[in-house]
Amino acid sequence: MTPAPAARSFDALIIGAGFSGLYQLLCLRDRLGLNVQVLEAGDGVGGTWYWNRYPGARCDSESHSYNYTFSKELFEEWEWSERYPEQPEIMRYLNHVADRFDLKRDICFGTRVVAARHDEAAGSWTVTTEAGEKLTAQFLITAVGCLSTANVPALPGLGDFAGRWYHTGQWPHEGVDFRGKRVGLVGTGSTGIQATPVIAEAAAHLTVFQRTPNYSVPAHNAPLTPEFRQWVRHNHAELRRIMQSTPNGHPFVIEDRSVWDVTAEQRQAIYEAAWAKGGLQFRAAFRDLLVDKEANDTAAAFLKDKIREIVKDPATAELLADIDHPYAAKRPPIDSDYFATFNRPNVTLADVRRAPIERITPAGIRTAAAEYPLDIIVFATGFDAMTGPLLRMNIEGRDGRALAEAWEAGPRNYLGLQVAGFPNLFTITGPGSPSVLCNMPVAIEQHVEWITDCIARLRADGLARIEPTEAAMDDWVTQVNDAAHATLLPQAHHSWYLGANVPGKPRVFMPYAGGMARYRAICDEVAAAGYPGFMRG
Ligand code: N01
Repeated sequence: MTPAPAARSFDALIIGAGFSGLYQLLCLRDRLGLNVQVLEAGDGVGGTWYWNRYPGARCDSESHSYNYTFSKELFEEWEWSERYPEQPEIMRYLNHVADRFDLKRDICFGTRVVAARHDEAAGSWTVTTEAGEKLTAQFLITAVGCLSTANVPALPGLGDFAGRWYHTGQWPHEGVDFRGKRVGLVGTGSTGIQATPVIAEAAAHLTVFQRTPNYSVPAHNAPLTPEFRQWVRHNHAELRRIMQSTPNGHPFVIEDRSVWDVTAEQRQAIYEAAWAKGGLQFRAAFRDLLVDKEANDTAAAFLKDKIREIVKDPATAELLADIDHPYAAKRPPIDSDYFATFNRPNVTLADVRRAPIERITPAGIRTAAAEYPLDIIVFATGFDAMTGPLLRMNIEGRDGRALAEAWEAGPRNYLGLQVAGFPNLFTITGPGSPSVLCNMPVAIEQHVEWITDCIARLRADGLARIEPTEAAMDDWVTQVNDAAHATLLPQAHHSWYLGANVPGKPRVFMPYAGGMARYRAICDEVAAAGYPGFMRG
């Protein structure tokens, strides 16, 4: 654990040292000259990538877009090795950034925040760490990520399991040896779909427990050619421009054609080409895939046919293809041989939608249909997304009002950035912002830069605090809802976007689905107009 800093009072405290926290530190410290401290629970930088070390962990954004773009020099000097960056390479990148800008000296590692309370009279926040230290600051900025609170299902008997169990988001740093082991993997989201082929290679036997079948498009990962790397290096400005102008922050443009503009044969050829290219770009084949259910059905049918083509056992293929939601209404996974893995003799698919998991026994998993003896259980069961990381920190605003109470019926804020009654608290990639619907570094850079400008303007105007009005929050919640319901996204009723994966969590569509470019324009307009909807004092 890094020793606690000598000074206990700061201009700003930042919680988290992932992509967001590192850049926020750089901006506030080096651009505004503030006295800043970052508090980080892990023993190193990296955020989500520090914890998610499961087999096959790799980013689904293409590597040349999964980095900061604020510095041309930084962009040009870093070279990724593969089309999609693997977890260790992302860790090397973030450590490179932290060292290049000398950020680690202002980060307190091994320091988990357990409470944060606003003191109205002092106009400051007091943050309490797990070790009982107290630190104060005028500004409190959460950079805790959207997917950092592991969701381990409350299955009866887990405590009695005689083998070892792990959640993918809290993976042991020393790794897990699957050799000769009977492994059960629960969950078929992006994580489970990435981990399945890798675990299957190593384990004696793998049983995948599938509740909700999922689409997946091949990633077609490969080493980057020297020509492509050179092209990336020479196109910093253009790539940045594209990523900042597209709805999802990726370096590709959504085709401006409808599914209905082409014949069935042409459509099939377009889908085949998109499948051959692979990756998240499949969604960009037509502009109406996420707004027109019948248009979406054509993509869904294509992808289900691919599953039936790949998976040899017809019964297994049908279970995998029995998908009940529109394509990309849940975050669409991409994979490396996920479906083909079910052709291996050492892999079994267990349908826990029809025969749910009843309990964990000392020997394994018991479903309503069968008993599966296991040595290791891997929970790829996702996260208490977006609100989970914020609410577990026990944040209390004015008059001791808990954020958990303010958000009892679901998150309410303005622009995903600030909550009424919680002055000078900023939530990077908070609920109500595009965040998880966007290539994350693009969303993060926009938030961090907006917050930095906001604080700079406040100080330049001789003011000390900012918070939104209730009316602005009401209006924003309506806009977030309207944006979601203009798409097919809410039709995936079991999605974590809706909080549906966590029992008891309010069903509210959390991210802003109106697109990153539109969101950026709204935020810019608010700043340019002198922050209407916020109270500054
Ligand atoms: O989690 P998920 P994830 N019994 O919530 C199942 C990002 N990510 O870790 O749908 C049985 O998507 C659950 O079933 P159901 C990405 O944004 C990014 O995979 O609730 N099953 C589901 O199948 C992604 O969306 C990258 O019916 C249970 C699975 O567990 C997000 O992280 C890579 C269960 C959870 O799927 C989360 O993905 C990987 C139970 N009790 C992930 N409880 C990048 O590339 C849950 N499930 C950056």
